[in-house]
Amino acid sequence: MTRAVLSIGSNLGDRLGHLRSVVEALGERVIAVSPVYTTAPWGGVDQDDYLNAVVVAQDSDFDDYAWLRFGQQLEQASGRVREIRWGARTLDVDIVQCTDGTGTPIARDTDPDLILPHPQAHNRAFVLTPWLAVEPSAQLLVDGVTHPIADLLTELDQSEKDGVIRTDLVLRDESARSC
Ligand code: PH2
Ligand code: MG
Ligand code: MG
Repeated sequence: MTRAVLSIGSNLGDRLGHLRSVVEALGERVIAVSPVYTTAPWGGVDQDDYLNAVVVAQDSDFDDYAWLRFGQQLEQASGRVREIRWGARTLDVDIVQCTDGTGTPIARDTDPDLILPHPQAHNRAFVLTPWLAVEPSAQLLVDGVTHPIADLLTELDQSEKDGVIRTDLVLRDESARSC
C-alpha cells in the first residue's frame, strides 16, 4: 500500500484534456485533486505556459514503481514524444513523494528513472502551490530533512510564485462521483 503525490503538467495540445486523463485513469484511487493553475515555464527553456495540478492518490497494490509505470503509460497515451530536458510536453506525470503503508516517505537515489522524493519539487512553485492547496500541512523530505511545504514555498522567489496563477478549470466532474 502506497500513497503518491503526483504533479501533473501539460503545455502542448489539449492541456486540460491531458490533465483530466490522469484523474480519470486514477479513478477510485484519487484522494484529492488540486485546482488547476496556469504556470510560467520553469527551467530556462523558452516554451508556452503550462497547466499544472497535483493529485494525491492511494492504491493498496501499488509500490513506487507501479506509480512510475502508471504515469509513463498515461504520458505515452497523450502522444508524448522524446523531448529536451525541461522542454514542452503533452503530459508529464511526476511522483513528488510516495509514502509507504506506515506513512513514511520512500527515499531512492540510485535509479535515475525514479528518484524519490522528486529532487526538484522543493524548488518548484508549480508543485508546491497546488499541493499546499489540497494538503496544507504536508511535509516534504529534502536531502533527508523533513520540511513543511508551506515553509518551502515561502522560501521561493516571489517571481516564481507570481508565475503560478489559479484558474477556475476543474479536473474532476463532481457530479459523476458516487459519494
Ligand atoms: N515541467 C517541466 C519543465 N518546466 N514548468 C512548468 N511551469 N510546469 C511544468 O510542469 C514543467 C515546467 C518538465 O518536467
Ligand atoms: Mg517533470
Ligand atoms: Mg517527468
